[in-house]
Amino acid sequence: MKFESDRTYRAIFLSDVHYLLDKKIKFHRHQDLFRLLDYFRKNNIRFKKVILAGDIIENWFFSATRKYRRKQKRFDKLFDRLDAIAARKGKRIYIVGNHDTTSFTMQLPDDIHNYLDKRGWSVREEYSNGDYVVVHGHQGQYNKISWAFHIAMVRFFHWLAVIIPNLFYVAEDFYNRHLNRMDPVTTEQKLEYYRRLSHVSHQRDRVLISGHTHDFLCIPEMKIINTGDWVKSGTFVVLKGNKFYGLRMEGRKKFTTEFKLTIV
Ligand SMILES: [Mn+2]
Repeated sequence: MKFESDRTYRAIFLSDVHYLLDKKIKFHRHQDLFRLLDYFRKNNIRFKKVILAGDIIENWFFSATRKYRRKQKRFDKLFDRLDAIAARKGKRIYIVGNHDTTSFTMQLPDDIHNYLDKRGWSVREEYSNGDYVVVHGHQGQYNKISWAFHIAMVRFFHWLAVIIPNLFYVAEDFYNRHLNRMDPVTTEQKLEYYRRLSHVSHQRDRVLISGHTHDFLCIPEMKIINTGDWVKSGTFVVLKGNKFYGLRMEGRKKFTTEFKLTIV
């Protein structure tokens, strides 16, 4: 798909930016994201809906609230750009992912919630209309009990990190194995995961869009789209007319279409 200047598209879906991560921990492509958003802004490419499908902010490796209080400008750098690509009177939706929160009730930290609220973002657990449903996707992996267990672990680490500030740098391996996603790997596991997600998100005959597993894919038979992630692969989804396009940013102005799905 090629973007046309001075055009407004129906929607853009983006997930798993894990913003605030620094390069000491992980490669994150955040500069590339700024380039993409600047490209849209400069060419007057706008979206009626900007939908962030979870794990936009990283809050498990460290306290995002503390980072916010120290340097709100870092948040402005991202959200000024995201605001700029929304069409006038467009909707901006922030779906809460597991890495956005360390609360037992899956709420964003108050400071960040208020920050987004003031800017006009709608913060919620899911977004749906007659054509599609968007959730982050951790709902297919966690139940209330496993969620509480993981959050207790994350909080314990945050508490330890107050004593040993570099803990999260050395503990990445542990974090990845025990606290992070336990992604479905085989085809059967993936189908099982999406069947569960479809059920808990009340997909019915609509298209289901999620992120979370960092697995960029489209399963047309189940009307399932995964936006992949930004942090590793620079992928996102655009709704143009009645077609979803799965796109990968390859270079400054180069995007490859990896899948298409029509709303029927
Ligand atoms: Mn996630």
